[in-house]
Amino acid sequence: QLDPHVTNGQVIVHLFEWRWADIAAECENFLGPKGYGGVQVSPPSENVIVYQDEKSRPWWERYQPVSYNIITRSGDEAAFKDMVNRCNNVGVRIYVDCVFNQMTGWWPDGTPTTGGSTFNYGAQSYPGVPYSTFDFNDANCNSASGGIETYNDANQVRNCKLEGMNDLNQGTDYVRGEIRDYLNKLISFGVGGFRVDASKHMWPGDLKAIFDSLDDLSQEHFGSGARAFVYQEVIDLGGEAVSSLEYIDNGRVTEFKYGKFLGEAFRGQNQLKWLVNFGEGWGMIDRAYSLIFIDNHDNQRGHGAGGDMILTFRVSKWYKMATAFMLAHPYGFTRVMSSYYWDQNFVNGQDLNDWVGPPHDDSYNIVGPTFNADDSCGNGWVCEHRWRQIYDMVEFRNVAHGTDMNDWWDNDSNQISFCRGNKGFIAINNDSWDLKETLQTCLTAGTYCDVISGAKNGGSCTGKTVTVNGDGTAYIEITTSEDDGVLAIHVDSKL
Ligand code: ARE
Ligand code: CA
Repeated sequence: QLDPHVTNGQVIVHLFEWRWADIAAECENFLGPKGYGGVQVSPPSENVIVYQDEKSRPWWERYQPVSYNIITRSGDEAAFKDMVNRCNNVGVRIYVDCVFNQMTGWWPDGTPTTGGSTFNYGAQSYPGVPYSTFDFNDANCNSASGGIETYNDANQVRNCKLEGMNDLNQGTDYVRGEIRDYLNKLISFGVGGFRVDASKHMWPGDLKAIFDSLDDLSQEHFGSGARAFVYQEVIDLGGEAVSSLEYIDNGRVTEFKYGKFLGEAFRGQNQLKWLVNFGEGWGMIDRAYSLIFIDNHDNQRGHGAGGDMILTFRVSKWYKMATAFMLAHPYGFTRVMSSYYWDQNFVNGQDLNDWVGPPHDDSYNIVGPTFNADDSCGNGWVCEHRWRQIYDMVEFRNVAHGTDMNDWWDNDSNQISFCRGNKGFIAINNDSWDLKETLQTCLTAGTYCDVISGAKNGGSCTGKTVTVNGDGTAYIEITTSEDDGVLAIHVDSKL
């Protein structure tokens, strides 16, 4: 359950709110060729349709399921299966964002759903599963309001309502069985594993019982005896009743400290030289269990954890630098965020547009991305995974996989460099002055193309060229006026 079963590469991408048909094409046209190992897809289960005040079809409606039928704005079951097949056929795995801590919040009777299933919040009736009032936690919740009032009480966090939503009791055989059947259905379609939404709000033992009851992954695509990759969404920045360590027996766990700490460092609240022991040395969970990312769909818009330290596509130079650090550094299993754009509207420090859903037509059908000549996206999609500085570092990570970090250098401030075995070298400059140094690259003598300012193109470099001497050293220059504060070379970028 720790093994992502990747074959094509070591990095996965969250294609947030993409349609299944667009993901299938993206696997074939881009993710496969560029060495991405997998895709995290948005929740595929039938959800409530939200039109609330000025909020029309917020992205977060997909975290309020009404059944486990595969039908959402991203597509139906046939489109989902087709995507899984086509992605597996080019070696790209599909990991499903699964929502089974809860069902919906309060909505009036007759509120429509993406597949037509009915539900009744007050009666706790979800005939599309079916769930009824016996399947929910209310009697087990010890808060006065029935909702989570404090994160300092593990019972409240697990047994009370998150944001007012009907909270399932995963302690019963019946609820476990319905969740198992949902996940097994996805496994039968060929998915590689699951992002388990709101894991913090479920008891680790209940999750273990569910995961242990799952079928092996599809033999056709994964061979025999392969177990689903599991990564549990647990936000643990410290100081609460629930710890991420309670979950590592079940699979990997999201490490939210990672993006917060890197955000603080690149924003200048901490010097990059301290990253020398980044990872476990900074109190993060063991790398064998951690799933890491710079930002996610929550904290890029002020939900979830990390606050205003989180780096996103909006601060693109820092974002590319932090992403390059993450992808060059050996700690953890990495996920790249791929976003759509929305206009922010801050009032008293709060973005009133944090709900805005993906690009859509007049009927609120999702409209997929278009692609520009330089591989970037149009139609309102940001597609960080298609930024050259990011996908070139995906290749770096694949090339360096299996090596450790060595030959760390820093200038006692915000200029750093390190090697990955004798496979790759990266330098980063976040100081307000130029980096001009002869540094140890650990690579064999020769001429290399920097994969940040450009790429190797046949017999020449489109960006900077780096000459490595016989002793492995090279003159490295990153000036403050450059678009990117990073330089990276590796064995496959040698001329
Ligand atoms: C929406 C509305 C609510 C409304 C509710 C019911 O915003 O006002 O009451 O619907 O109608 C997402 C959105 C929510 C949304 C929900 C359902 O973020 O705004 O509610 O969908 O539509 C906690 C959890 C963590 C969770 C974050 C967001 O621990 O699991 O909050 N993250 C996941 C997903 C989210 C999703 C859900 C869970 C729910 O990634 O996208 O919510 O399925 C501290 C704690 C953290 C806590 C954090 C924020 O840092 O340590 O544990 O995270 O505060 O409260
Ligand atoms: Ca719960």
